[in-house]
Amino acid sequence: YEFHASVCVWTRYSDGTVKLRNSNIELMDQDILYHLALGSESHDLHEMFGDVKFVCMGGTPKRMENFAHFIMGEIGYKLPAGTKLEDISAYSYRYSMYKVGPVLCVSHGMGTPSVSILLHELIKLMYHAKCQDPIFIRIGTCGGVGVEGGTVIITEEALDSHMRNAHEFTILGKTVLRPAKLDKKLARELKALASEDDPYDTIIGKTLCTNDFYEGQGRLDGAFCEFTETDKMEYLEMLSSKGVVNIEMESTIFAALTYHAGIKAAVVCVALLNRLNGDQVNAPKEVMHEWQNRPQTLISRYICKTLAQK
Ligand code: R2B
Ligand code: URA
Repeated sequence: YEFHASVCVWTRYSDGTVKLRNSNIELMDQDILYHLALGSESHDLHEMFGDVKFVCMGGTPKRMENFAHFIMGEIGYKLPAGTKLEDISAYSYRYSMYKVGPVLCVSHGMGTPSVSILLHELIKLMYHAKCQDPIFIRIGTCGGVGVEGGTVIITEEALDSHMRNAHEFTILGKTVLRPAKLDKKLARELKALASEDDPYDTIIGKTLCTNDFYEGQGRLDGAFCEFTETDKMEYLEMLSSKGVVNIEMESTIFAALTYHAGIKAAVVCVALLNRLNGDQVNAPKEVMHEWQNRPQTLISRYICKTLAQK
């Protein structure tokens, strides 16, 4: 499979606003962002979201609410008097969304279909709101491959289950492959923000994105398993020999859709376990909770640094 190298160039206007690659949208009276409980006529999206610079996503509503509170303290943002942090998409009953000044914090659920729906609507939201040069970041969890629990992993390349640096779409019954490219420079910038004083490692490597947590990730402990432990270990060793350091379930769609939209993106996950040692996620809750703050800390350093430069 081959990709054209230049897709990114014309997907943004010279002022950095997101150009929509779908002319149908301009012709509609109103665009309803159904799963966000927002609409282009029912809401003044430019007024509400025009200042957004960072769109941070993670699996669960609670983690993203926590991140919103955390980043508020870190960037010293004060909510308008008399208001409190509220879930903007509460009435979608699908995703949660919190806005802290230039930072949007959104839950994306599990797996590529959930992220796909959200990204279509968030990319359109960036367009309607006329956001300039927004950056999309996934803050997630993953299984490490030869990497201990608690390690922070920045994705340099997202691979699908066939080891392609692409995401496979089915559109009108046809298979379409789109490149799953992340911003390499952004990944290096994030790596540089890891501190020697951090009591854990922050590494860069390839990420395998699967459509399942159990059989799809070579686990022996699902409801079904029709391969042996030897098969599993051979598979994980093969992944490791190709530079794969972690496995999760969203990176290819995240990379493919942001790249298609000309939006810079990064994926930063914390490993919950080392898959070479087992399959069950069994670290104590408090430990796991602390681990999940680690990618947030890195992204907070990036956001603070970027805002200070403006
Ligand atoms: C990491 O954690 C979830 C599965 O437990 C999935 O969303 C992912 O990518
Ligand atoms: N998320 C995954 O997708 N896999 C793991 O092993 C842990 C978290």
